[in-house]
Amino acid sequence: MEGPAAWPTGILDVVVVGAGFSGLAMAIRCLEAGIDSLLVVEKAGAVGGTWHENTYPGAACDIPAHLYSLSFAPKSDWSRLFAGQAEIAAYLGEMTERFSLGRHLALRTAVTAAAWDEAASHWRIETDRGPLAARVLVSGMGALHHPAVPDLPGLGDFAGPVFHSAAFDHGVPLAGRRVGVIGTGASAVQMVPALAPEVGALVLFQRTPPWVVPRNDGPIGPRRQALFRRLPVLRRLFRQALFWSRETQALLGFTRVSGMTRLGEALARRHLRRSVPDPALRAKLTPRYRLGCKRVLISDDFYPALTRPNVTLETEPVRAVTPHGVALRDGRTHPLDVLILATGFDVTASLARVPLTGRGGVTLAQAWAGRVGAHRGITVAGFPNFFMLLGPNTGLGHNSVLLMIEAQVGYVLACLTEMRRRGLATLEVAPEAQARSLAALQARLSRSIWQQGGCASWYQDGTGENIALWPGTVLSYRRSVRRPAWEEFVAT
Ligand code: N01
Repeated sequence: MEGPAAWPTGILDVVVVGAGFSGLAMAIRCLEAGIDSLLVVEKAGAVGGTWHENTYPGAACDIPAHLYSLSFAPKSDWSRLFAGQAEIAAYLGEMTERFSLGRHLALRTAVTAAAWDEAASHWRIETDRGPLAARVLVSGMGALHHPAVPDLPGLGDFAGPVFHSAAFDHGVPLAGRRVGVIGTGASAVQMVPALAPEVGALVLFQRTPPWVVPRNDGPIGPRRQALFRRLPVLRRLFRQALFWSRETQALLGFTRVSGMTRLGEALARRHLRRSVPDPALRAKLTPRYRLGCKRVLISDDFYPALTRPNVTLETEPVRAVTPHGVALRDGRTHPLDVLILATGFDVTASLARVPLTGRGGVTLAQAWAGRVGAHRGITVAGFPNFFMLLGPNTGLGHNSVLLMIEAQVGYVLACLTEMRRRGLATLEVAPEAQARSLAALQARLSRSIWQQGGCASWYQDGTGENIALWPGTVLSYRRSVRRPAWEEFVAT
C-alpha cells in the first residue's frame, strides 16, 4: 500500500472518500473500466473502514462470510460461517494488493471539506495533507461511523477509562476489573460474551431488550474450503442459497408486520427460553416491540453470558455517571472501574461527516435540514458529480449490505461512463426526479415495520422517519438502479 508517488496537483477524474468496502469496490471497478485518474482518500492508517475501526472483543459479521464478500472477489477459505473482524479486515487488505490499489490510496489523510467550484465544474477538496481537485466525488464514508455518545450527566467525570465500542481501547487492562457496558445493540451482544470470562464483574445496562435469534455459527473445515476452491460452482451455489434464504424472508414480509414477524418472534422466544432458565432474568430480556423494528440480533452466546455469576443485567434507567460508577434512577449505584459505551452511531452525522458545499453555497446539511434523502440513495440535487455509496435508505436489515454497495457502484460507474462517452462536464439529478423517488420511498416506509413496530432505533432521524434502511428486497433495489434513467438527470 505505497500510496501515490507524489501528491496530485492536477484535476483528478475521481476522488473517493473512504477505503472501506464501498470505497474499495468503487476504486476497483473504476480501474477495471480504465478510469485510473483516481485517488481514494482514507483518514485511517489502513484500509477496511468499519472493519478496521471496530476491533472490540468478539467483533464479527452477522451475515455469513460467503455472502459478505465482493461478488467479483470471492474467497473460498473463510474459516467460519460468520467471519470475525480480523479475517474481514485481512480480506480487504488482500483486495487492495490483488487489484493494485496501492498507488491510488492516500492513507492517513482526512478530507475536511469539499466544495463545488461552479466556474471550473469540479470539486475542490480540502484534506489535512493539502487540497485536491476532482471532476467527480464519491463518498464511501458509510452511515455507521460517527459514534453516538450518550448525553449522560457526569460522563466526563468518570475516574476510570471510558471508551466507545468503535474505538475499543485494547491498552486498558480488564482482567479482574469491574466493567460497565451501556447498550444492548449488535456491538454489545458480540462484546459481552467475549468480555465476561475475562473481567472480574460485568454490569450490562439495558434500556430496551432486543430480539435475539440463534446464530448457528461454526468453523468451515479445510475439506469444505478445498471443495469450494476446486469447484467454484459449489461456492457460488452456497452464496445463492444464503442470498435467497434472506430474500425470501423479505419477500414474505419481513419489512412489514406479517406472519413472518410472528414466526420470527416465536423462534426468538424459544431461543430465550432455552438459553435462560431463570424466569426473572427472562422477563427482563423479553422484547416489547415487534421483531424487525430494530435490527434483529443473532447470537448463540449472548444469553448464556448473562447467566454467568459475574454478569449483572441492569434494567433500571441510568440517572448519571459518577466518578466511580453508574448511578440509577432508583438510588442504587454500580461501582465500576471501566465504562464501555456500546451506544451505536449517529447516522446523519456519519453521512454528512465532511462539510460538503454544492451549487449556490448550499451545504449538504442545509439540503437535508427538512429530511435526509438522496435519489436512489446515491445522488442529491444541487450536488453535481457527487455520488454516495450506502447513502440514505440503502442499508439493510435482512441481507448483506455489500449487495447494495455493488449495485450502487454499478450505477455510479454507468454515470461516469456516460459522462465520458458524451463528454459531459456535469451530471446531476433533477430536483423533480429526486422529489418523486423520495415520495415513493416514503410511501413504502409508512407501511413498514420501522414506522409501525413500536420502537426507536438508529434507523430513524429525530422526527422518527427511517433514513437508514431500504424498505424492500435487494432485488427490488437492484432493479431500481440497474441503469440510470438519463431523463432523471440534468447534464451539461
Ligand atoms: O448500536 P445500536 P450498535 N442510555 O444503535 C443503547 C451495525 N453492526 O453499535 O435500544 C442507555 O444498535 C441503545 O438502547 P435503545 C449494525 O447495523 C453490525 O450495537 O436505544 N442506553 C442500544 O441498546 C447495528 O445495527 C455488526 O433503548 C443507550 C445501544 O445503546 C449497528 O452497527 C456488528 C443510550 C445502541 O445500539 C449499530 O449497532 C455490530 C443511553 N443514553 C454493529 N444510548 C455486524 O455484525 C444508546 N443506548 C455486521
